[in-house]
Amino acid sequence: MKTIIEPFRIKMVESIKMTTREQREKIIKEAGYNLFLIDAKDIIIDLLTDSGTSAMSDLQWAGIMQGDESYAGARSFHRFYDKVFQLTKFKHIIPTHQGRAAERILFEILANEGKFIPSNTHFDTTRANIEYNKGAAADLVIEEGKNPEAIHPFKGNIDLDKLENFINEKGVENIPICMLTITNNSGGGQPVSMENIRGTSEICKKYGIPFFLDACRFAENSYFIKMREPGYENKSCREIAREIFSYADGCTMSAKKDALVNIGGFLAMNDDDLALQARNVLIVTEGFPTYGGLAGRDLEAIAQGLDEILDEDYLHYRIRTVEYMGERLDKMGVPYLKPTGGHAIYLDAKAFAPHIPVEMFPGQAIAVELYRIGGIRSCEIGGIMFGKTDPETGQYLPPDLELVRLAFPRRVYTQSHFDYVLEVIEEVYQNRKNLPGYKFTYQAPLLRHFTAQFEIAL
Ligand code: P70
Repeated sequence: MKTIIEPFRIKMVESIKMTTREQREKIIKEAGYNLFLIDAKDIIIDLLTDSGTSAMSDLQWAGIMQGDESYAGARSFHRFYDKVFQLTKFKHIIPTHQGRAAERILFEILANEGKFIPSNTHFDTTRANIEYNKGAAADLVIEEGKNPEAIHPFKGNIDLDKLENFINEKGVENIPICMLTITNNSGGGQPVSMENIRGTSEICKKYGIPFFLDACRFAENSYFIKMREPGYENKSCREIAREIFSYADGCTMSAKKDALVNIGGFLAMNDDDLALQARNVLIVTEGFPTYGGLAGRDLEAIAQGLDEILDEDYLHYRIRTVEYMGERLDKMGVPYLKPTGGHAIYLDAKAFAPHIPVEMFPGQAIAVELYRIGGIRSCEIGGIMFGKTDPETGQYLPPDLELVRLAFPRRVYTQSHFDYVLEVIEEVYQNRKNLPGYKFTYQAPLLRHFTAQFEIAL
């Protein structure tokens, strides 16, 4: 087998400024050891997120020039609508400025006190929007999904028995919606099988509960179904994606992932009444329903991106990149969440730095060191993002997994960039026994990871 090459050529470049280790020591300290607070110019390889960081294609940039910026009924809206409709067949398609705006609108309508919203695993913005509206978010991922070492082809699946029990326990009248995140980002970018999507849909239909997808990474999920699920090997990813959407009543979408754009999203659904309410909220907070907080040119770029993302040469290269990183980490003995998922490598921080107790955030320790040694920006997805304090006992409640996510922007870095990242991880791993723990000096009440400040704890 020959090397699987990037299926694109580079037409425009953006230079990377190199920094020294001494400079980075100073920068990270001044940022309160929070990588979100470092200027992008001081980062060598930015793997903070795959969201909004993709390189757009020549055809997307051409679309940008053709954006129709009319306030109402713009040509670009129709192009966007048609593309999303061809893919999802949802009747109502409401553009929003990004994924969480779609979530905010949906949960402002559906999630209030006494309501429970199950999912495989809610992403942090989804959970925050539910909780902000006083609803309760429940994660019902299969047991394998919580074990970083467990091998399962669809570790993002929801546990269908748990889902049905949950509905019976909480009462169907208290469950306004059920969701599935594809791929399951907080659980390691792990895919959900078609069988599981169909099963969730059947349970929801049986109880009359609307079933929505958080569809940010639908194309990567479709590729995994093609590779791993019997009966799908000869279907195209486009056909698979269409089948996925056919089981749902609606979706939230951050177009910043699998629509290959730097900003944008949408909320889509079949229900007329819900759509009416959503558009009313949209008009107050985002904009008129044919642009929803975006420019006409953004809608053009999304329409084009949704075509490009389903190119199978692209998806093959994309998933292979993550797999390649996993194979190299295996050779070094570095613990990471297995099998590799769709958009990132997730280092298993508890196994990587077992000497750091979870209340001192081993994931943060690794993330800080990757920056110090190599100027790499990653993201802790563990106690800082999802840890809670018991309101009664004041006791710290850690999440199941302590991960450090190295997320891969789409079409941005080449294989030698990835080889450099591997060299840095190897150096950090060799010196892991010297990593210190961290403690908060500041934390905000919601989504604290974005603005927190830390100091070294041991
Ligand atoms: C990420 C970003 C966003 C996201 C998601 C899922 C499954 C909804 C959204 C919200 C967020 C992030 C995290 C850490 C660092 C930077 C950014 N995920 N559902 O990287 O969409 O951002 O458009 O409001 O993954 O995973 P939006």
